[in-house]
Amino acid sequence: MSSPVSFDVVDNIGVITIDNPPVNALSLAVRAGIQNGIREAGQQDVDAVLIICAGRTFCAGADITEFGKPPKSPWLPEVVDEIEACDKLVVAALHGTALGGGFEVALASHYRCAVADAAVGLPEVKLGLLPGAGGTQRTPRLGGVVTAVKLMTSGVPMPAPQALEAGLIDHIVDGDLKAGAIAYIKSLLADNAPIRRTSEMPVEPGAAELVAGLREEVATRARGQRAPLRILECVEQAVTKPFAEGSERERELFTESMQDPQSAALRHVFFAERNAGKIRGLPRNTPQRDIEKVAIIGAGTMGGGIAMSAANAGFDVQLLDIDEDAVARGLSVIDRNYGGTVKRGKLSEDAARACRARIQGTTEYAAIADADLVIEAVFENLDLKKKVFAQLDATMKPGAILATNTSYQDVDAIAAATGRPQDVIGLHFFSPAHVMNLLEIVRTDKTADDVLATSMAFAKKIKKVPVLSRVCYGFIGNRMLSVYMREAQLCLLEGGTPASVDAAMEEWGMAMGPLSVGDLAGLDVGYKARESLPPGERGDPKVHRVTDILVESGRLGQKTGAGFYRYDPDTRKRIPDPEVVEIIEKVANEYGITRRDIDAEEIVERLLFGLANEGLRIVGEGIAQRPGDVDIVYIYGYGFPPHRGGPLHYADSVGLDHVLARIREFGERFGEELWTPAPLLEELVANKQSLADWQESNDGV
Ligand code: T1G
Ligand code: NAD
Repeated sequence: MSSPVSFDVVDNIGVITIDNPPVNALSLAVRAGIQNGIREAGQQDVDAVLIICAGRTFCAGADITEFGKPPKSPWLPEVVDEIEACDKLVVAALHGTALGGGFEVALASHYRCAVADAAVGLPEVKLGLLPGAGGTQRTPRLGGVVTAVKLMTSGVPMPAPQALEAGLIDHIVDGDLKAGAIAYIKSLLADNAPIRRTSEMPVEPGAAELVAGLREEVATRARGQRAPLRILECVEQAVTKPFAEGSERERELFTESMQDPQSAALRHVFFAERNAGKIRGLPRNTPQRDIEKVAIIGAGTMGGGIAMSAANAGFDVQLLDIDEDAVARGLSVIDRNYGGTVKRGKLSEDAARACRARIQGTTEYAAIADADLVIEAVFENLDLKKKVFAQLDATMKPGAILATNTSYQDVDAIAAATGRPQDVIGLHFFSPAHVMNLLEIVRTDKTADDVLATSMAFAKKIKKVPVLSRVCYGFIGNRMLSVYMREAQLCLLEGGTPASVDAAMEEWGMAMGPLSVGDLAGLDVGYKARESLPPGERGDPKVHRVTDILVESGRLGQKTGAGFYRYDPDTRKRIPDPEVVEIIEKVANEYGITRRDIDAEEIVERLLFGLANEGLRIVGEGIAQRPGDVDIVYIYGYGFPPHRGGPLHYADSVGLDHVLARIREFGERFGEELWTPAPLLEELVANKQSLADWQESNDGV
């Protein structure tokens, strides 16, 4: 098998070219190839060495698929040290995204040049890791402590012009990278530029104090993740110890992070997110329909956010509502949201103005008839949605995709209200729609393949993470949520308070506790959804009794200033409200429930194992394609902490046998109608199989 790395001589410069699609990951063969290239250059009579990549990007890091397997030599730290030790000038030429180990190869080179639209970064922290090939020691020496810590603890790449300013690269190449890099090398040689070994560079004065000053901020932003603090310790070493000693500590902490369950979880998420975009049985080259114009029906909480997401991605958008007032109300919320986005520096004034200009309001269906995609976001009522789809069927041009943003309703039934069910699909956004990254794509029995492929591509264009779901009540996310919220409500009745239940989940790592999430989304959304169900399908009334009392008393959540909490009108900070605790105690009494001390561990296990059990039921039924999809839904749609890997990865990590045992216990205590183990859970435990093994054996993707 030929090496993915070639060596040739151009104008007496040794050129090491890496060609390992899709992202030139530093696999074993690539590492060996670079090492051979450096040694070859050492033996040949060349003036300098150029390291460059073919394809769409410079090396995007170590090969993540090799993680967890026995590491093979040459290891990356060895290779980068050999690059730096080379007695010929070594220049790295960067394009695309030079990330992780890829950027460490560049940092060990004596000079770095890049095309202007390249970016450099050390995103290892997003995998629960740290730069393990000298990055934590060389970056502070080259770019200073503050830049280095920010780059490594945020994991956010830095555009080349900014990297030039920060001293992380030395030259921007115009035009063809290879030609420009060779010209740059020749100018360095002509100027007798010295071999600059980053490891020998001093750190800036007062570096240790700078690191100490960053500790609190890094610890706060870490939100329970351990990798950022390990990175900080490495930088501390870099600014207080000799390079060799600091590198030694870097390797120890790298090994520690590699064995950390948080990294296993984040690596799972990395691949699960990429796999979620793949639809089994749908070839990657399935034809797609053209989408240029998008129309939204309903200019409320969701309609407005969806319109912004589409406009931000360059689509022309028409926003339709029942009357001018409703349209004006919707557009004014959009204006306010753009104002906030600009204030937070997420968009420039000009960019926000350009996006806003792409959104037009209307009350006329005729005005939207030539749209390529229409997304309905009217009240959560099946009959109303059927009426709207019948009107869309009568209005929209042939070939237009008709989508619904319903949270719970039967998309098959909505499709059946049209004469073109093959063009109907569920596009379920999450609130606030211009912020949340998840998009549940709900295929009906009749959804055409090109509608599916087009919707997946549309999701990526508007920078959403798409996850496919079949039709069931609440799809993947909200169906599981109803179990999670059920247990939250029952824990309230049995002795908890909104503050204690939310605290238990937030200390465990959830971005926001269940009751606060209810207040954010609006308690009326779930209430209306329940109301639209036939009485026999609403479940045990005691479960939602407290919420129903709050909604019926006008406490809809943040949007009315009160729900399970009161909200400070200025800061929007949540304030525990004794009135709500009184309502809880009254309802508990009404149902003859004796309240007791309920500890955080029980709350966490009931909510998370309930979630996982329903998730396994959903995978077992084929509603979700794979367990990883369920994890991505919760991480991108419900604030599940990525360093816990998602509800199913978490269940796998604590042991499915333990989860099953607890569920059976809960069944005995609280009733099997609430706690029946998912068949897939029982099957896996009986077969002593983990979910990861089952996934691997089922199709691996
Ligand atoms: N290793 C292996 N496969 C990778 C990979 C990697 N580093 N990066 C991407 N892929 C695969 C990915 O799974 C997908 O495969 C395909 O490439 C396209 O990716 C010692 C230890 C580079 C910005 O964290 O951020 O270096 O699904 O769909 O949207 O210090 O991929 O097609 O089969 O994401 O254009 C540090 C990870 C590693 C960067 C491109 N590096 N990659 O995004 O395409 S740790 C990273 C990315 C490290 C050292 C340490 C992105 C990208 P498939 P994609 P994209
Ligand atoms: P909302 O009450 O904020 O907005 C609904 C809008 O639809 C209102 O502006 C109303 O005037 C308009 N409308 C009603 N009937 C109409 C008709 N016949 N034609 C045109 N416009 C009409 O509601 P929302 O929270 O934006 O929810 C909308 C949909 O999105 C619901 O199906 C809901 O379940 C779903 N959803 C909501 C959330 C959430 O968190 N709020 C999240 C995901 C999905």
